[in-house]
Amino acid sequence: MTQELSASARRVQEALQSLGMDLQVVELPDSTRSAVEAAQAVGCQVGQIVKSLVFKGKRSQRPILAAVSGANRVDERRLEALIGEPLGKADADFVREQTGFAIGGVPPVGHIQKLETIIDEDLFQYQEIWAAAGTPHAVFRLTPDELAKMTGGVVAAIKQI
Ligand code: 5CA
Repeated sequence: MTQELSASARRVQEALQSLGMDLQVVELPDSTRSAVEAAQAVGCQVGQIVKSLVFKGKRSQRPILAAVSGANRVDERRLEALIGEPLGKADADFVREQTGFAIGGVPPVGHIQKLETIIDEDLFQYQEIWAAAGTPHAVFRLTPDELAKMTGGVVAAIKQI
């Protein structure tokens, strides 16, 4: 039985379909707004949650997406070295303008433009991971390889140690 998805979650489901990925967005009664909440809601480890964090190139003003294990914090210096310019924090308005989604539900794909993406290598220690799907109640399950394929992202060591 298919429950009807909210508009933002449906956009993510459609993006997955158009990328040729056979993955199912689910909307849960419990909040998935943070990585900890999402892990509780789906019953997995926090590290298996993909945080989709938006940064802003200080020179180019372009958005950069970091897909990070929920257990980790990003080392911005490492990210800057990979991107090749200094990065600033994206505020909530910038995130919405550049991705089409509000913080708490930003997915790794389905944005209003293609975002250059860096993927935390630590996600590859898991067979399956979960990412946000447009709202603070929507997620989808995928593999790290699927994440790499759908984003075209570079896999790198980007966590703070
Ligand atoms: N749905 C969950 C799990 S998939 C989720 O979206 N988690 S998240 O970590 O990817 O998104 C929350 C992140 O948004 C926080 O880690 C933080 O980096 C960022 N954030 C939260 N509030 C703000 C804010 N006011 N301005 C900019 N970034 C923010």
